[in-house]
Amino acid sequence: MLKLYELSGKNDLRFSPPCWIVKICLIHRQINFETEPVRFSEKNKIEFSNQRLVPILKYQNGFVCDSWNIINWLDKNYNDKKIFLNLSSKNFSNFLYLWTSRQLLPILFKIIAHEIPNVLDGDDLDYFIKTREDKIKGSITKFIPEIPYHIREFRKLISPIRKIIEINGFISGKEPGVEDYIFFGNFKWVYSCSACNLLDEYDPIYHWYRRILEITNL
Ligand SMILES: N[C@@H](CCC(=O)N[C@@H](CS)C(=O)NCC(=O)O)C(=O)O
Repeated sequence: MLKLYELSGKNDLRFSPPCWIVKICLIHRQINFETEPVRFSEKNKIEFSNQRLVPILKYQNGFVCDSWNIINWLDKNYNDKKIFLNLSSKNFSNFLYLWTSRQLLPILFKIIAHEIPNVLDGDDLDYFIKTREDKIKGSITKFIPEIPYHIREFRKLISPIRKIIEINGFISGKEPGVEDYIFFGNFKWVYSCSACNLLDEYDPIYHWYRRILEITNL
C-alpha cells in the first residue's frame, strides 16, 4: 500500500499545503494509501529519503519526494485514474503549481505566519520559529501591520481563478480535478492555521473550497 509522509502539528493536525495537494488527490481519485505523520522535529522518520521535506510517497519499491513529482508519478503509475487529461491539463497544472509555490504561498505566509505557532508545540514550535525567522531575517510577527493589504492583494491576484470557477464550478471543469487539488492546498493551509478572513463569505472561491471539503468528506 502507498504511504504518504505528511507534516503534522499539535493534536496531529495536518496543515502543509504540498502534503494536502497529494492527499486530496489520493482521496478524490480513490487511491488507497496510509499516512505517516511527520513532525518538524522528526527528521529521523524521513532520513531514508536523503532530504528533509515532506510530502514523500513511499511505494513498494521506492519513494518519490515533492508534491509535483508525486502527482506526476501517480499519473504515470495509476493510468486508469487519468490525473492529467492531456498535455494542456498537465501544463496548466504545472503553471498553477509554480504560481502557488513561488507566488501565492509566500503571500499567504505573511498573512498567517504569526498564527502558525498556535498549531505547533514542543520542539516543533522552537524549530519553526527559529528556521522561519532566520529565513525572513526578523520576527514572524513583523508582517502583522501589512495583513489587510496582503489579503486585499491576494483576493485580487486570484481573480482569474475566480472567473474560471464561476464559469465551470471547478478549476478543472464540471468536476474537481488535479488543478483543483493544487489550488486547494493554499486554502487548507490557511484555514487550518489561521482565523483570518482570507476570502469573503460571498466569494465563489470560498464556496468552491467548501464544496471540495464536502465532496471529499473532510
Ligand atoms: N516543493 C515541495 C515543498 C515541500 C515543503 O516545503 N515541505 C515543507 C512542508 S510545507 C516541509 O517539509 N518542511 C519541513 C521543514 O521545514 O523542516 C513540494 O511541493 O512538495
